[in-house]
Amino acid sequence: MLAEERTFVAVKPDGVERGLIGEVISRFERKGFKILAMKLLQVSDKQAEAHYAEHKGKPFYPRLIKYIQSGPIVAMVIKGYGAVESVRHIVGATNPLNADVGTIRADFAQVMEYNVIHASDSVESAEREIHIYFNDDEILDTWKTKTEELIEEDELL
Ligand code: FUP
Repeated sequence: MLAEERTFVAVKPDGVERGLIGEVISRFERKGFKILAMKLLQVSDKQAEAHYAEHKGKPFYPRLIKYIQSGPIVAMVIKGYGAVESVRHIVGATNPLNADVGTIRADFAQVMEYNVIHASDSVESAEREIHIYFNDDEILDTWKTKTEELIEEDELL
């Protein structure tokens, strides 16, 4: 059964610097996903460490922390049917060399270390990551689109 999910997406500093915020957002909007929260912010030491806790100790960890704090990011919460997997398809493989044509990373990135965007890889990590960057009162998860109402009315799920 296809469920509505929330996922966490961030345009990383290279994406912001290169003027790709609108390009990234428009891909998720056109897909029909709802944006429940969004903000531009400078990642703190605490947020960077929490975000990349699973990579702590790996050779590339210091570079990862430096990169995510190298300029502002745009953090957002996105909601939609199967959103975690679906967003990861739109984002593409971690290494842009392996990313499918038409994905964000294939279209806008060259190397894994600077790959423009982050997206959660599971519902559990999405909820964890969302709460690194947002308080619950910043997330507007109370509205439904007409399409969502129709999908639920039809019991398509
Ligand atoms: P992804 O979920 O696709 O963002 O990828 P990971 O969580 O595995 O990795 C997080 C970030 O670490 C990637 F965006 C790029 C970076 N990374 C490296 O620089 N080297 C590696 O070997 C693996 C990941």
